[in-house]
Amino acid sequence: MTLTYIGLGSNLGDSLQILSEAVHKLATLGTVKVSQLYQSPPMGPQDQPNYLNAAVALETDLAPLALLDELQRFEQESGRVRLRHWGERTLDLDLLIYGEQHIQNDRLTVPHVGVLERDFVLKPLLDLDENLQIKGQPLKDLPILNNPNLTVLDAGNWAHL
Ligand code: PH2
Ligand code: MG
Ligand code: MG
Repeated sequence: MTLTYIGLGSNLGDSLQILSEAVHKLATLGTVKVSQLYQSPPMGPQDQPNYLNAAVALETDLAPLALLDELQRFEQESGRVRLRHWGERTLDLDLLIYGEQHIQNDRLTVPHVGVLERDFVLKPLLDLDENLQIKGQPLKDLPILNNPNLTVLDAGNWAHL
């Protein structure tokens, strides 16, 4: 069993419904714990809707690339549309952390690039484990968290697990 963390994002379609369905699909891969649900302004092109963001802690037996295959399958099943780089999308599932492993190959970089710079990734991760570290860096100490640019939309059981 490996403890992994998945980042979820959506800003096209019925994002709440899409993220909730994604959590249910992730729950078929192992035991899940779900962060609060956030709304955040877009990083990248500004002429796109705000995002809904969340994170899931998933304990799974799947190897990293097998897990990535499942995440990409779930993205496709949600009717994934990705119009441009850093642009709007129906569902984005990012493998952020896979145990203690550092993975670098043509399909996967783990820990995920940019985690440390994105409040919409860090805040949900800290909901799941306030002492989480990446490469020895306690996430809760990162200065970007002093002025977070996102709001909690739902602190409760938004995914209805
Ligand atoms: N994802 C992107 C591009 N920009 N902005 C926010 N706020 N949240 C995201 O998840 C996001 C983004 C492409 O993956
Ligand atoms: Mg992605
Ligand atoms: Mg992403």
